[in-house]
Amino acid sequence: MKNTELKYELFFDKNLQKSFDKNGFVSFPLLDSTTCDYLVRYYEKFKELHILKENEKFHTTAHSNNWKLIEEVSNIIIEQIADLLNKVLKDVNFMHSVFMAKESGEDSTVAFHQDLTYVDEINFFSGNCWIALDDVNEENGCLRFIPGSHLFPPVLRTAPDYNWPFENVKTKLDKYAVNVTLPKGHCVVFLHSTVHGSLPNTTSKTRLSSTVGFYSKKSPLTYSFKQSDSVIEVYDMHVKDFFFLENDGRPPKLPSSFCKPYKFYQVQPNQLSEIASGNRTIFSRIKSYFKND
Ligand SMILES: O=C(O)CCC(=O)C(=O)O
Repeated sequence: MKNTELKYELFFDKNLQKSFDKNGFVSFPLLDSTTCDYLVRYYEKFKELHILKENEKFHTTAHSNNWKLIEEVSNIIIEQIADLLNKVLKDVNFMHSVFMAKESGEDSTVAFHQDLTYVDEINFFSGNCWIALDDVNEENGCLRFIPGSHLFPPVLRTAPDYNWPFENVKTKLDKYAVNVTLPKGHCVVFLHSTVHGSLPNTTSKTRLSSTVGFYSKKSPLTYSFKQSDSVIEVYDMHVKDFFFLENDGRPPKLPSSFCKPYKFYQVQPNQLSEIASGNRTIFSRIKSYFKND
């Protein structure tokens, strides 16, 4: 297993690129207040269609399994954001974009995870631009990141049940997390491979964001489905195919696919120093942490 090196430039701005290379995420201002309010009003109009389960504390448009809503929301968000983001990001296509709502409650934490794999991450990239539609802080559930985790060894993240290889060492990562607070209209861009989660929303108001997915213009899109503990199905996808996925299931329109053997694994604490090669800050810090275990 080797650590990946970023082989591409995502940002026009050298300083944003430098920070992104190091951390796997970077934040900057994107939307004006009027556009944020427009998107919030749009969400409010269709809020009932988003909230399926009363007790679901974190939900996104994709959870609704309503492909008409999912497609319309994605188009509305991309329409508002594409031109602005194209001035900041180089050579990207946009993919399914959603509202992400965090209702209030101590149990609204989103645990650390990496997002599903959509591209060959050795040669291409995919990520999210997460936009705060109101001020987002430590009280209402800001995002948290593990800086440098985009350089963890590449792992395939499959649907529907996703055996996160870092599950066993998750609590060891916690102390390296950085909280990213954002004023309304600011965004944070991160790779799907960057480890992230979010704090609980302890206020009485729902925290709302718009999240735009993006991927390298030159990259094919894929979706990997875990068929069994040793076999995966890999689907060639178009952006629209993602609208029809129900509960992270198989794509109903069955784009072309093939099966291949795949060995899932779990990183054990004693393996962490082995995979932690190179001078990357996060790796050296994890390495020294585990030496003391
Ligand atoms: O919005 C949140 O609180 C979590 C977001 C997240 O996990 C994601 O964008 O993948």
